[in-house]
Amino acid sequence: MINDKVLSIILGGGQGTRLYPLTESRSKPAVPIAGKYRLVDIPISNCINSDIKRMFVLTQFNSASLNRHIKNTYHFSFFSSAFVDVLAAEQTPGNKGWFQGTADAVRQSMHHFLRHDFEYALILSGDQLYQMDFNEMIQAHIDAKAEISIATIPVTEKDATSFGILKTDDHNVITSFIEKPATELLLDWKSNTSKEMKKQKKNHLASMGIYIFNRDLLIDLMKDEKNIDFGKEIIPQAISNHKTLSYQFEGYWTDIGSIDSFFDANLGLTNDIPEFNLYDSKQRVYTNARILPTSKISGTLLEKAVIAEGCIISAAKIEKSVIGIRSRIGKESTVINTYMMGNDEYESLESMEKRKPEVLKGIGERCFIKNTIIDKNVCIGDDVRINGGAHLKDEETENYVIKDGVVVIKKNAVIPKGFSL
Ligand code: ADQ
Ligand code: ADP
Repeated sequence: MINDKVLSIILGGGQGTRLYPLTESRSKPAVPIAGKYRLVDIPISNCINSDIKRMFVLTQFNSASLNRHIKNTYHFSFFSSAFVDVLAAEQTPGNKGWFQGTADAVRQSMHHFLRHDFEYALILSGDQLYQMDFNEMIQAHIDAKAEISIATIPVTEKDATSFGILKTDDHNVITSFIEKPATELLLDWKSNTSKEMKKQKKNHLASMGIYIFNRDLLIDLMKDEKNIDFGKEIIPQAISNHKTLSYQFEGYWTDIGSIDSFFDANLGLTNDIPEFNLYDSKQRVYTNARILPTSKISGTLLEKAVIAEGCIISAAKIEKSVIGIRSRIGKESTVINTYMMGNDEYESLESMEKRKPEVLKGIGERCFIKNTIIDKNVCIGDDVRINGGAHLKDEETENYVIKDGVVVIKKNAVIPKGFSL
């Protein structure tokens, strides 16, 4: 089986500034998405569905929630060689202790990988939403006798400046590569994409940041410590000396590394036919099986709402929103264009009786919440109005951050009764 020869390395994130404040107290792979999953579940599920069962997750810092999630979710048989291991940047006498970039992260962790028997390293990004069968890509890599393969996707001119852009010959071998080209250069970097892609004005071929490297070549390329990034140094230098194949993908794929794209990708799940299909039994997305009770909803008008398990909802209306596990929303409240992550635990009636909290977990009564991301364990008092949108300037306070018009309420924040934004 070819998948037995593959070791998967998931790049879990640098300093996580683009997703701040969601990454304030957790590492990027642990950021909750789609009401019940974590970012890292996407690449891990793609690997499991492709029968690749040896995975490392490289992360800049070790967060309790990431370790708890991996430990609680990915149990493999005692007799299987499968594992998901988290490797956080560590200080040793030989290195500085912080991953300087994607290639440096792989270099610093190389001694862990080399303990395993593998022929191909499959390197994946940790902040993308897509479903892909890696077997086809690995088979294409082997058939073409390639040394490196890069998954690629046609993109528009507007998007092309955010990606590595490449050109190929007639055999899909990459002949040139430029990381995030300036707009003025784009004319020279057009590719002959398919008719359908041309119709969508997708004339540039972008790297998806998904790579296959032959083991010995990877070891070799990691020797020069000056090469700290795959996109900036390793790939542009390697293509002239090593056969690098472009494996073209035309399915749904999106980068969710910024607040804006993260918000859009989550709300996109509320569409009638979402581009990312969570309901495909052949390409399941795995996560922690929490054994929660069903959701209880009373008197609520639901319009394009995605609601996870264990919620208690009495809102007046929920529209185009994703409501995460164990969420509570009080009477007469309206929630529009919002991603609410939910709660880590319920508060018992006895505890509430004893504590008499001013504001309960979840959203109180008569609230209006729009264009907002609500992180976990947030308490929003009664009569709160949060109206996110382009009219708001970027701002950070103790309880929330505004980025590109999206209001992000920080984890564990308490928003007092009557607050208005
Ligand atoms: P970017 O996504 O901009 O471009 P980068 O910031 O290097 O590249 O991130 C790639 C992945 O590695 C992300 O999942 C990120 O979180 C993770 N990562 C970044 N720094 C890390 C570190 N120090 N330790 C661990 N993980 C880290 C790349 C390519 C482009 C390509 C796009 C596709 O360079 O050529 O087009 O991906 O999204
Ligand atoms: P989930 O995805 O189910 O919310 P978490 O890893 O956040 O998973 O939490 C799992 C369980 O661990 C929660 O139900 C809660 O009981 C407990 N828990 C959450 N946060 C903490 C914490 N900081 N310390 C100890 N236990 C926690």
